[in-house]
Order: sequence, then C-alpha cells, then structure tokens
Amino acid sequence: MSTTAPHPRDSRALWALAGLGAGLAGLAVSYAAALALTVRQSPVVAVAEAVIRLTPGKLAEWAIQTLGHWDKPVLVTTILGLLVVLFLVAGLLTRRAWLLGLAVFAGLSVLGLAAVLTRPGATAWDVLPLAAGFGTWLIALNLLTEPLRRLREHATGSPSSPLEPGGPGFGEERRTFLLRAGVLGAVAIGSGVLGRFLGRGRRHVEQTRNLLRLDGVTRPRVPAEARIGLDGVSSWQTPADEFYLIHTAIAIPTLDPDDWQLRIHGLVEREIVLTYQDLMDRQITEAWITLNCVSNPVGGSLIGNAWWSGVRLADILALAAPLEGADCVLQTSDDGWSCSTPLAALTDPGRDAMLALAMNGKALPLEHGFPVRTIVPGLYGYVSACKWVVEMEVTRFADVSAYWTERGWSEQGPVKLASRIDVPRSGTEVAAGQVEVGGVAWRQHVGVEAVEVALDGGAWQPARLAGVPTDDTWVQWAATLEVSPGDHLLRVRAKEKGGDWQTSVQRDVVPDGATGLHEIDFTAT
Ligand SMILES: Nc1nc2c(c(=O)[nH]1)N[C@H]1C(S)=C(S)[C@@H](COP(=O)(O)O)O[C@H]1N2
Ligand SMILES: [Mo]
Repeated sequence: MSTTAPHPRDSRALWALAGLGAGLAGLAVSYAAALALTVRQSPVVAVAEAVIRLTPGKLAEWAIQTLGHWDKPVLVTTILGLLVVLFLVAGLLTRRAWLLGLAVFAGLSVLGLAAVLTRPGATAWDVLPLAAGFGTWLIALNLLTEPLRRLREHATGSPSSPLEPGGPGFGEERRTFLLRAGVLGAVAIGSGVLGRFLGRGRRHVEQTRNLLRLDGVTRPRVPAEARIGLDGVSSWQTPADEFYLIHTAIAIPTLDPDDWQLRIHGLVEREIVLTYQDLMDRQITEAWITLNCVSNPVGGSLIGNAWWSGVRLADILALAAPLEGADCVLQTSDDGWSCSTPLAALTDPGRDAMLALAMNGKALPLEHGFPVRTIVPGLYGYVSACKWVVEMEVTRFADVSAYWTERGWSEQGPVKLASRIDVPRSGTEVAAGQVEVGGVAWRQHVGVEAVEVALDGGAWQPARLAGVPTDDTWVQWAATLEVSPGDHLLRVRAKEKGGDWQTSVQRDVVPDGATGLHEIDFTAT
C-alpha cells in the first residue's frame, strides 16, 4: 500500500469540515464576547465598516443606489460567506500542514485587529473579542484535526500506528471527531444564544433610543463661515460615529430613559430628583461645543465638535439652591465613574453648561452617555463631561476626590490653548510652489484671536481664520506658503482672545493638559 497517496478514508471533506467547525465556533465566541462587553460591534461588523471606509466613493454610491437599505446586510452576508470559504480552505490546508491552517486564522485575526483598531474611538477592550475568537479557533482546530490526523496515520499504514487500515481504530477516531465536532457545535450555538441574551439589554435600549421623539431638539446646521474650505482639515462638525470616545467602563451602561433619574443633593436647600420626562418638559438649550480630552497630546485627535441639545444646568441647580460655601459638584455616573466640577462653571449664566440629551440632533449615542450626560464649555472632559450621569452632589473641593483627581490629575481642568496642523499630513509629499496648509485651533470659552505658521524655523506668518458662532468651538485655519523643493518643518501657534501666544514649552498631559507647539515634516518635490 502506498504511503503517500491519500487513502479514501483520509477524507478531505472531514478536514474542510474541521476548518469550518473551528471557524464558526471562533466567530460565535467572539460575537458573544463583544456583546458581553457591550463593545459597539463584533469584529465581523468592524471589518464591514472598514470595507465601507476603504470603498472608493463611486463604488459606495453605486452600492447604495442598487442595494438601498440592504447595502450593509449584503456586505455583512458577503463577508460571512467569504469567511465560510476561508474556514473550509483552512481545514484543507491544515491537512497538509498545521501551520498553513494557522496562517489563515492568524491572517483573519490580523485583518480583524486592523479593522477594530482603526475605528474612531477604539479602545484596548475592543481587542478582547478578537483574542477570544482567535483562541477558540486554535483550540477548536486542534481538537477537530487531531482525530483526523490519527485517522490518516491508520489509513496510510504509517509505522507508528500498529492498527490495520479499516480496523477498529477507524471507527474510534471517527467517533472522537464527531463527538468533538458536536461539542464544538454546541459551544458555538451556546455562545450565539448567550450573545443574543447578553445583547438584549443593549438592543432594547437602542430601540427605545431610535423611537424617542425629542421635541425642541433641532438638526445641526453648520454655519457657512465655519468652513475654511481646505481639503484635509478636520470637518468642523464631528459626526457622532467619528467622535473620540473615552470611558473607564468596560461594559457601558445601557439605561432605559424611563428608569433614568438624576439626584441632586448635598449642600443644597432642596434635594431634587429629575426624570427624563422632567428634562424633556423643560426648555431645550442648543449650542455648538467642542469637547476635548486632557490626555490629548500636542497634535492629537482626542477632540471633537458637536451640536449639543439639553437643559441648562444653571436653571436646574437654581432649583436645588446651593448653599453658601459650596464650590464643587461631584458628578457620578451609573458606571461608578466620578468627576468634580467647579460649581461656578455650572451656574455661570454666561456659559451653556447643560445636561445634554442629544448630540448632532439625535439622542445621545449609547457610548456618548445615553440617556443624559453633562457638557460644560471650556473644561476638559475629565472634570466635567460625565456620561450616564445619575448623581450630583453639591459639595466642597476640599471634602471630596473624584476618579481622575485621585490618580494625580489636577482638580481644575480649564482647556488650554492649542493648535494643530491637519494639512499636509506629517511625512507626506506635496508639489513645491504655493502650498496650502491648514488645521484647527481651540481655546473653548475664551476664543482664538489669531493663528500663525512658521516654515523651517523662519518668521511667523499669519494664517486665515474661519468664522465661529461662539468662543466655545474650535476654529479652522489655513495659510498659503511659498515652498521650495526639499524637506521642510512646519509649526503652528495660536493666540487666545485678549491673551498671549501659545507657549512653546513642552509639557506632558499629566496633570492638567499638554502644552507645546505642533510641528510636522513634509517634503516638497
Ligand atoms: N461615565 C464616564 N464619563 C466620562 C468618562 C468616563 O470615563 N466615564 N470620561 C470622561 C473623559 S476623560 C472625557 S475626555 C469625556 C469624553 O467624552 P466622549 O467619550 O463622549 O468623547 O467623557 C468624560 N466622561
Ligand atoms: Mo478625558
């Protein structure tokens, strides 16, 4: 008997099936893990989103026109179909060499990783479902192909197996394979069911959110003068799904507005409890406000500008009537996170500090604090922008500490003056001659008076500024420079209204925000 030609019992179909079984089990486990963590989407959906991002505009338009609302389900189904094929192939490859099958699963995981991590607001936790899926793939592939490998040894009459081909060993190995396949199938179905179960809270709240009618909330209209009109400069309004995300919660709260309450207590004349309906019954305030994170490094992207709608905190706090001596409001989120906010910033009649219900004209996305979060113009998020806020204790800074202040960050967090170059991108090539450069600058609640750029350490040259509706938003800037062929260094600085130019002194983000000037390299040819 030949030792090389596959014996008919070394069935390709079983190997392909092993690959498929392992693949589906891994998918199911990663799906369940994603829902258990309430991360936004499973890795498969992240890949679908990445495909959408990378699809050329023309093709995307065509797809939307031909498929309409079905474009995304069709895309996800196509990806799942491709995965099934790849799983079958991985099984067949494993028959030749274990490493080949592994390579397929590793490749898919890397692809998933890239899709998950390049999504705006990706956090380290988003990697967990992928890791769980990859781990399941390896274990399941091993479990399923091991009996097949032994089966082959019998079939090829390998000297290591004393069993006669067709002898009792075949039935045994085949039973082992089927048993393991059955167990894995059960694990896959179990994970899928568990995922649905874990995800039901979120689905319910998503549905409630989609059905909410928010009277008084209007759609955002970007002022025409806010656009500087230079391609590559961050869009003045940040779409909600591109808005950076920062939260310490692993599984985000999924709160039904009907169950949400905000208790305001502490150093107040009257303790009050507000429901979602109470907020909706009040006058809605709307404003463009730029929110940024104290952890944003110089030139970083932890900043976004949105149209926020909500109820003014000054009015709400007036109902509670803070007592003499109070200087702080300790805000607590449903997930336990807390921040201490200067009372004066919340009661300031000239500042649109609000309990926000909507972002860019729609009820807050779950990740951005649904159903209610705080937004305070001019303060970093870590001292003010409490998501899923459920409690406010009027108190004194001297008497309390909050999540980040306990960890060495400053008690006060006014936003520092900053400016960023968006065009050209660092490390890119441009055509020499007249070069358009541009970006954004911000100093919320104070305003930006001027922006200047300097090429290769030369003289500062004024940039053009776009318009802004208030001083609570960032401002786009642009400048036209004469650039000779070669490598160049571009720097930017901003001047705040009635104040100084941005400092070039470099300071770390801890304890109260980075300083220093953003600079980029580019090459003109
Ligand atoms: N519940 C809760 N709220 C939070 C945080 C958090 O970790 N948990 N992070 C804060 C920080 S540091 C910032 S910068 C903003 C970010 O808001 P966003 O995720 O909507 O962009 O939320 C703030 N509110
Ligand atoms: Mo932050």
